Amino acid sequence: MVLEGLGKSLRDVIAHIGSSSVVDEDLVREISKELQRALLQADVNVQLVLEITNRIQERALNEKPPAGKSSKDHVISIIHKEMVSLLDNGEGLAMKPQTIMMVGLYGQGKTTTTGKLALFLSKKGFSVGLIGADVYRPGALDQLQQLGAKINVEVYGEPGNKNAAQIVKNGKAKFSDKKIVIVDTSGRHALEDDLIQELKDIAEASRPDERVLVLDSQVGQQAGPQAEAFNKAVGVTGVILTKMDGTAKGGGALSAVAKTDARIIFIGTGEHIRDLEPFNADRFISRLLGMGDLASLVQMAKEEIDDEEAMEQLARNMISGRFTLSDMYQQMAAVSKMGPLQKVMSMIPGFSNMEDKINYEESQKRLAMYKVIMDSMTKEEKDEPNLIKGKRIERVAIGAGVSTHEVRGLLKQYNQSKKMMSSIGKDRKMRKQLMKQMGNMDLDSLQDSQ
Ligand SMILES: Nc1nc2c(ncn2[C@@H]2O[C@H](COP(=O)(O)OP(=O)(O)OP(=O)(O)O)[C@@H](O)[C@H]2O)c(=O)[nH]1
Ligand SMILES: [Mg+2]
Repeated sequence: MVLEGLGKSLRDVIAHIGSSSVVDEDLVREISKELQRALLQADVNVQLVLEITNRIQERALNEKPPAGKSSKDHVISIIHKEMVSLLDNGEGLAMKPQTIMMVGLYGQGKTTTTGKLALFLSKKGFSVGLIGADVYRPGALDQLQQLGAKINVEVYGEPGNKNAAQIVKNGKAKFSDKKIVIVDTSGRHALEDDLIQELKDIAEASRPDERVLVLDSQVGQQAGPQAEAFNKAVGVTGVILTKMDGTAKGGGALSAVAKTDARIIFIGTGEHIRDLEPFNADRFISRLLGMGDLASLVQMAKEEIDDEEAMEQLARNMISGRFTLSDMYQQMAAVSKMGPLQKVMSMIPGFSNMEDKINYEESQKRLAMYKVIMDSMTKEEKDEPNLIKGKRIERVAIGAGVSTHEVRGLLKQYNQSKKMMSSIGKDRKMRKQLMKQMGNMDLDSLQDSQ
């Protein structure tokens, strides 16, 4: 998981709240201290840390929980909201036909991210063309062409031509039929005048809708001033923070950029071409806090699974209280198709807290075991898991060659997932978000027809 360390300490804070008998001044003060430590370790600016923990402390002590909500849940939701507001600065990249120009210093990840973005957008159904306008670094065009070949996206370049703006003009003409054109540009060690001029010329020639700054998150809090400097020079419309997988300073970079006017549109989470995630503060924090992330899961599932029916089923499950073991079985089967389990694990409600305690190989085995257990249940039992009690548990265990303890474990997991599913189904905002991501499906009417 991105920001492993921060995630772990935040989940410890949540667990601390969960295990306390009452929410009182002492507890609030303790968790405030724990939050401070966690955020400072993730390189978040001291001033920001104090602001946010003071606000959390004040709200936790003064606000009454809304009717029906326990004071523990209320405090957790205050922490969640305040953390989101620390990182939230607007919507991600608009999904529309457009020209995107990538800018940034040496080695920040521009070219790699250009490839990642091309893959992301072509999966969304856009035709994409890439223009190699890095005339500075030898081999830059080769690198882009290799990426393009890997993802089946056309690349335009003119080896030997040193006039970047000219290349971009020709490339735009060549790609007049493409919905999205992404321009990779060259970097420098610092934001020098000649780089600024070159970028201005390229912008003039390509009239980009977005000028996306690519920033290595390893720079931590420095990301803020860098984003501001680039913004002043060439007018940054969005930021992509790369290498979030490899640094403890990602929290510093994220919060520092969020403080500027620039919006963070994606984060790079690895060297693989698929390692790019749209940035959404709410989802990001939910995942860090171990609240699971169904919206992301749906999105991944939608892209990775061709099976439309399975998707619709998944959506129905999420919004209706009727979530059977068969549904969970199907969902798990779909999830295991989705490639590296590591990524997916932290998004599944009920699994997110487990990731520290178990290793991923074990989780794979556990999934396989669940499948075997479910195979020895009747259809009736899978549809109505509450039937599985006493003697039935024994029968299923014997049939699957496992202990009754393991069957109970599966049922417990099921009950947790079910609870989470139905709470999301009741959450209007979450439903809306799901709806948006699932295209035209009318989840509200699905819900009403239940
Ligand atoms: N771990 C990790 N590595 C990344 C990520 N993004 C980029 N990289 C690596 O960072 C290095 C530099 O990436 P490039 O895409 O070549 O950077 P650039 O900004 O185009 O560099 P110049 O063209 O020299 O200015 C490469 O080794 C990439 O594999 C990421 O999100 N995670
Ligand atoms: Mg490059």
